[in-house]
Amino acid sequence: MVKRDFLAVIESRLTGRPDYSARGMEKVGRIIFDVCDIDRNGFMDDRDYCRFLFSYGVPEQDALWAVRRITSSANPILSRSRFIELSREFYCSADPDAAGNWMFGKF
Ligand SMILES: [Ca+2]
Repeated sequence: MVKRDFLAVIESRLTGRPDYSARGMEKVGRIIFDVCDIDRNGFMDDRDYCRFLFSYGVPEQDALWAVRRITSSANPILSRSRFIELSREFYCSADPDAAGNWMFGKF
């Protein structure tokens, strides 16, 4: 399944309304971020991010690759708002160059 097919399934399951999908993804992104931000400092560091992707079955090495791809390698942390923005890009953007396309690694 390629991303286009994945997005079509997600879209059809979320009533087929793009605005609903974006809002739904934002809610999901907030929940996931809050679960993974164990120390509640408002940021997801590389350990938090590995924990997030581990829940999707992504190996640590691939998760570290992903977090460095979507952040500055010198500062591999994500704010809550940036995480939500990346989630929105991954699930809802048609831009093939959007950084969010890499949030799950080489998926
Ligand atoms: Ca944290």
